[in-house]
Amino acid sequence: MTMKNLLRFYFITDDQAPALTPLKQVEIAICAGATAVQYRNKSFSLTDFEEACAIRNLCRLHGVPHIVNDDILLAKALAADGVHVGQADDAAGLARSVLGKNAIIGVSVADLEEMAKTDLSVCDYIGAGPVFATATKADAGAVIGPEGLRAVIENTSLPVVAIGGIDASRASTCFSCGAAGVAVISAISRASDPLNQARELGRACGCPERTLQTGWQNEFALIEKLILRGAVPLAAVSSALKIGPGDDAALLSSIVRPVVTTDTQRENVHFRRRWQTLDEIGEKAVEITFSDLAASYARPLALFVNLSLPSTLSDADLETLYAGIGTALSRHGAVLGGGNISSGREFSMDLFAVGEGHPEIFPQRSCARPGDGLYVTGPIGLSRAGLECLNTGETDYPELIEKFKSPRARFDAAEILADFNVACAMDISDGLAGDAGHIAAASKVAIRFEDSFSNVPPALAQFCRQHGKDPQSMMLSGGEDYELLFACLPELFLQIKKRIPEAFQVGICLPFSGELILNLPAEARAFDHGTDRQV
Ligand code: TZP
Ligand code: MG
Repeated sequence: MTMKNLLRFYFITDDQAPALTPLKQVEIAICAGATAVQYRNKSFSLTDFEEACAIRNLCRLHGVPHIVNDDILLAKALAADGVHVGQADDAAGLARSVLGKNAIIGVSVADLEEMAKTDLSVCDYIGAGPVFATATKADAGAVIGPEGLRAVIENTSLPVVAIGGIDASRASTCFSCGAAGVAVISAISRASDPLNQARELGRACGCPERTLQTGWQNEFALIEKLILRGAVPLAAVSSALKIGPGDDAALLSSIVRPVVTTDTQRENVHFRRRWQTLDEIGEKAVEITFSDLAASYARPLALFVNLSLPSTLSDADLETLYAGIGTALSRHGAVLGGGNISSGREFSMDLFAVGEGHPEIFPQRSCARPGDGLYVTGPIGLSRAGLECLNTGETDYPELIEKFKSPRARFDAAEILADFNVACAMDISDGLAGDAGHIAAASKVAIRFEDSFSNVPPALAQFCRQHGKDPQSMMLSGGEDYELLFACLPELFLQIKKRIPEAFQVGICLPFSGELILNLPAEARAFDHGTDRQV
């Protein structure tokens, strides 16, 4: 949301309202379509902290920015989205340095004189008022009227939210002065019919109403709902499980060569909700976990998912997450075997996958031999470039972003490698350079990378040209490709290439002579998810 849109319907809590608690006020404002909420409590004490947290959680649950009035440290303690300071409060610059570059910093300005005194370079928006007489703020300055509001707006490039004595009938006056939005307290907190008057205000601001969500609460009800709605394929549709979710444990059908793998996905380490929707996150988590089965030439059968969830995720969010999990399970003919949901401070997923191994071969990292070539089953480096696009907000390379968002476990390629009895394979999750190092170490061979890779995808080549990057380094260091890396004799690769045309050579295996990788460029380091490493 742009800053201008965020200010459109800006609700401020009232700590002196006779009938409504601040939490109830925020519920009403959010239902009515508020685009931002400011927590304003002039007599804040620690006994209010719990309610302040509940207000913050409610805002997060609905994706509504949550801003704290005056108190920079309270904003920090609540991990609020920002702070609003007045002329008499701590300087906006201090707020910026304490809360960081992504925080929303607003400042009150009544007229041009105050504007001249204020360091607006660190601010995201201005609150200007009181535009009309207000009974809510005892020490409010003189009414500035629509003309005063217009004067502030005309003398700044920052978006301005109008405040003071505004209700649904006065909102349009503020918008016609050029205000980005209107900020209100008593029009909701002390209204005779708060919900309906808030809705009227929402309509005056052109903001759609919302249905109030509650954070997920009941694990069993949620699981039942997911099962009833058929969001995830279950035992009933698979021969792999005799008894699936709903009991203390799952009963699996007999598996001749059980293959088990596990993976962890943690918010802000492996995924970010601002990069991807929850169904994309669920789908990708399954593909990544299944990629280890593909790399073992196993067929996926069942998935078990343990979720740790903050209360800011709603039932609806979890249904979306599970819809993505279900999509990936269906794609690969696997089912949900069970799992667990617990509340936690962080959103994280532990996934366990059970598969059936190939009847003849279980590939290992230790099976590369001197004389083997080193190959990958498809393009690499795209995902890393896609991640950089998401980080910088660049939208010119949808193909790269798609690769990062939607990797696919390469069961198709694995089947072909198994047909050719390729004994050494793994999936590339940490980046080619790092993963090739795992093969070299396990097989006790040295690897020399090709001087230049033959298969630089056009989108990656263009991205690298535009950003002055070396495609070879991106391909070596880029993580999360989830292609398969394999070693075999060059004659065999010629046969494999006929069935996996996008496969290409990245190196050769040589006798070990003290170094695992003989020619790794300094800049091509393996992609590292913080402290997470695949072992
Ligand atoms: N700052 C200027 S006027 C005002 C503040 C906090 C009070 C706005 O409250 P109301 O009830 O919307 O007039
Ligand atoms: Mg203040």
